[in-house]
Amino acid sequence: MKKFTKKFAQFIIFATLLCLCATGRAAFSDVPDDAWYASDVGRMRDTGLIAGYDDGTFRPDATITYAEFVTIIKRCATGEAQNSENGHWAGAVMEYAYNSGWYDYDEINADMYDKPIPRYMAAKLIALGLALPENEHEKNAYWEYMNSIKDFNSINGRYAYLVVRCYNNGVLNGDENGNFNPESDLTRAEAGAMILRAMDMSHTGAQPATAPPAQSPQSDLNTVKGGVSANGRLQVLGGRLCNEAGNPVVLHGMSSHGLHWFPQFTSREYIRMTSGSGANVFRIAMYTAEGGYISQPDNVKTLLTTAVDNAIAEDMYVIIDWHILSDGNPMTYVNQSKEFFNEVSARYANTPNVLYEICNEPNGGVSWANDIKPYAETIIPVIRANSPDSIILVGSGTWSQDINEPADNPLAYGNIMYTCHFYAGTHGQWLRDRIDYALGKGAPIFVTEWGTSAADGNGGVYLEESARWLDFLDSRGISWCNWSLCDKAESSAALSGDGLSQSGSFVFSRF
Ligand code: IDC
Repeated sequence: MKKFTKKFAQFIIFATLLCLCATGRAAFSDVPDDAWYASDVGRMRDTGLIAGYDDGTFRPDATITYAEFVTIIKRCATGEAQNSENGHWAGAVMEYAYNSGWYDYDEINADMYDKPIPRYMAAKLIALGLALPENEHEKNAYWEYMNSIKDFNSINGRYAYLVVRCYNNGVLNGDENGNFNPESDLTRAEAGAMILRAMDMSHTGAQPATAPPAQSPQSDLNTVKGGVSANGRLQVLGGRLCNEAGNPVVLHGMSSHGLHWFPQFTSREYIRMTSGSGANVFRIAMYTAEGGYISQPDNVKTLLTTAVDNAIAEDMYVIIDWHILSDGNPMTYVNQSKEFFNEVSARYANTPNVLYEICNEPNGGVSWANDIKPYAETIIPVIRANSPDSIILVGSGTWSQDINEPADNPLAYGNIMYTCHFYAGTHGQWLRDRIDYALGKGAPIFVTEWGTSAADGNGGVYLEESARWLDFLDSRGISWCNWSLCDKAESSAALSGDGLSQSGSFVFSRF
């Protein structure tokens, strides 16, 4: 047995669980024989995973802290303890865990080491630290878990897929009501039981998750690509989209078609198909009218959160698009929009993956000054209250082509970008000139939707003009999403039969 420090003296680990063999009834005065955890506690004691106290108690109901929990995971993952010379006794272990990608910088800081660890964070650390396998069932049964975990909607979307992975590996079962209780503390008995089950399930001699890949510079503008693990939280600096380190970043990817029509193409498999070809963003087009969110909010919201969670699980940036179209004025459903963005920005608070596009394409008799800007000034504070730093994307009149208007009369908030949409068969040099005008005014531009077809989503495809457009966007470091990842019989659709359409092949080659 080895004691790490005085403070840690009663919390002792002496063996890796590879030599799990003895199981026994615990003889602790506070562990009743018929407690659900009695045999687990026996295993914890016999393996040294969590020892008892000198006074003969185990204190099964005491809460476990971040530092204690991470230390056990580290020991299980590597077979080694790691003592800190200075500072907190678990400082070196926490640093190891951070460098291994088990948690992100904004999730745990030194002031929290001795605080109780919430269950959602324990799920993440177990899943990543003990490399819980992700099997086919997990990929395909997300709906099943959404229904079987009763309080699924209260799980922050940054963690939902890892909680699912724990359930799928038998590490979590939920309480007697079927709830996960993401924010609740974890007792010593529960923590030990979870880790024992994880060690039984994970690959023997689990390897720590590997560190995120390094960024690779790209293009003469020195923009970088890569997913969320490589770039972190996005920010707008000097009119440009930048990663957390402050380097200009470019996002390329697909937009979904209407979520309520083609939800099947927002699965992890389809999102991975795009990231596998180099995409790092996915846009979810949630129509408001046209039979979408306004007429079936609960159904569509469920489709939306599933799709967002899928993109997060694939390390993608993800745009939640309030897809106004036939409801040309964003003010038409401003109340529903407030409610919606309040809910999703709370759900994805502090999730670096998520960007909010608050009005796809205002059109009809709407003006920037009288309709769109006041709408944005209503919605932006709602999102900011929950998610203060996230990127918010704002459309403009004439189907998001009037970007000169916000450029001349910008919103007074940080981390805002204006969207410009084009279809290669319809829009040409005049719209590129308008982008240059807006950039010249310092307006940050994001092409959240473009198509290789004409503006009706069909015709063409116009690949020569599309290439001209993409070269233009590349030369200015402008990010884009292509319409659309679906197999509808229209030329802008990227899929056809089992593979890529003509449009899809072109677009995927440009990620
Ligand atoms: C189109 C779809 C088409 C659908 C139509 C009406 O491709 O299948 O029937 O919407 O809902 C946009 C819009 C986008 C359009 C697309 C092509 O944002 O919703 O999708 N487009 O017309 N702006 C310009 C073009």
